[in-house]
Amino acid sequence: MAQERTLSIIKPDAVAKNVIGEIYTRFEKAGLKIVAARMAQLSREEAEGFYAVHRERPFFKALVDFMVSGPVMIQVLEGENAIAKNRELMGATNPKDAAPGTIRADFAESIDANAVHGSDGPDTAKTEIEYFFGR
Ligand code: RTP
Ligand code: MG
Repeated sequence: MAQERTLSIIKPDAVAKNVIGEIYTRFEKAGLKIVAARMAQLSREEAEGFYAVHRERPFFKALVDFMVSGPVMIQVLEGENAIAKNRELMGATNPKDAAPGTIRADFAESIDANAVHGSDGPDTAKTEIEYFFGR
């Protein structure tokens, strides 16, 4: 399996809870390397652009409101099978459905405040990494 890169965001709820380090430890223990990182306060334009695929969905405004509600930690994770591995570590979108021991099961409050983002495939990983880190 080739090395892959994926984009990860620790969302405002998890940053506010002081669990950046605990989440980074999970990435590292799973063999994912943090190869780029920066903290940011997203503007509405940046958050809307990032989640543009969801623009027509009923939860779009709530999603953007939440993503700009405080600082986020954005990172590129690298490793074997990184995209799927990160999604596995994250758990299901709704923390109520997330498997025990996943990041969302342990740190997320609700489907809106769900602690982390992770790219969902090779194409989105590429565009999302470029969106925040350029080429
Ligand atoms: P993410 O993009 O943040 O990693 O989350 P995901 O792939 O697990 O879920 P996705 O379908 O891409 O949705 C993006 C974010 O929108 C919110 N959402 N709310 N109320 C709802 O039905 C609903 N569905 C999605 C979630 O906060 C989700 O993380
Ligand atoms: Mg998604």
